Amino acid sequence: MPTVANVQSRWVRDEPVLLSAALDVESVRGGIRNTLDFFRRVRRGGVLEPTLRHRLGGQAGYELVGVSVDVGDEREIEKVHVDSRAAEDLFAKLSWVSNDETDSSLRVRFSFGSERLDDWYGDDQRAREADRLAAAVFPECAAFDGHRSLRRLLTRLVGSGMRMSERIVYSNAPGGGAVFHHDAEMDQRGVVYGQLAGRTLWLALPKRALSDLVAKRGQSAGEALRQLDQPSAALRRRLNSDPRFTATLVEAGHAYVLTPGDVLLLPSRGVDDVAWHSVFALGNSPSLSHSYGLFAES
Ligand SMILES: O=C(O)CCC(=O)C(=O)O
Ligand SMILES: [Fe+2]
Repeated sequence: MPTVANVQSRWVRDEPVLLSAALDVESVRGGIRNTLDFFRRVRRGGVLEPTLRHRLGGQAGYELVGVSVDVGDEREIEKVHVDSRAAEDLFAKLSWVSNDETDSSLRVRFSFGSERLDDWYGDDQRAREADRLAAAVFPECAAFDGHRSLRRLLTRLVGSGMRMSERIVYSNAPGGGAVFHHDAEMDQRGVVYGQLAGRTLWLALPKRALSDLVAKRGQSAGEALRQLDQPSAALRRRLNSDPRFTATLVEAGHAYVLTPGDVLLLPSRGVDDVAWHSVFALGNSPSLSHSYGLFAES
């Protein structure tokens, strides 16, 4: 683990922080294998509920209360609603990562309440229950939850009562991934992403650095930042499918290859002070990674 001072100097500038070989992947090998199997079944037409029922079956205190599908969300496959002893209507939601039919990248996100009403915001107790549910369903969460020095570092960065919430389990298909985006949300101080299987390539940099690169001649810094908020079709093409622009980012040192055990921290202090990133899965088989939002107790 690098020193807090080293990490902090990048963190306060919204630069991504790579922690190489930070996770003990070996200690959660069984969980990783089972979760890759689960995603394989989903790619063959499976859903989430049977796996959730099976995995929670042996654990007291959880009750599956229903399954729903949001017909307004093309990517959603299934949402399973769960009550725990301490909180109602937690959920695990299985979705495709991309609208692109040729990309079979998948994810499961844990949260609670109504997404449309933004229930997730500002309820520490229910959020912690959703985090616990994620760890009950995907035991490889222990690579993060049981990692004392990582937790200590993250607590130093985001503040006391640090929690890793809004958990997402990703399985990116080869060649799949995510287009350029940021994860600035109310109260979310950043993201901790950990590679558990396979490899991903990231382009990640502070929004202000990215906006300098795409600024047009004569455009002010503020205008260049706003342009990223509502990118035109031409700007989206440049960011996501222009080999020359990608090469520029790589040459400027903004590319990272993550292999199992590597962690990437993505700082997020606000809509202009946040690490923007895009993700490509490398290799020939689907990857597995976990990504959690970082919060401090409100
Ligand atoms: O792996 C992906 O597809 C996206 C990951 C990501 O954007 C994140 O963890 O914030
Ligand atoms: Fe992201």
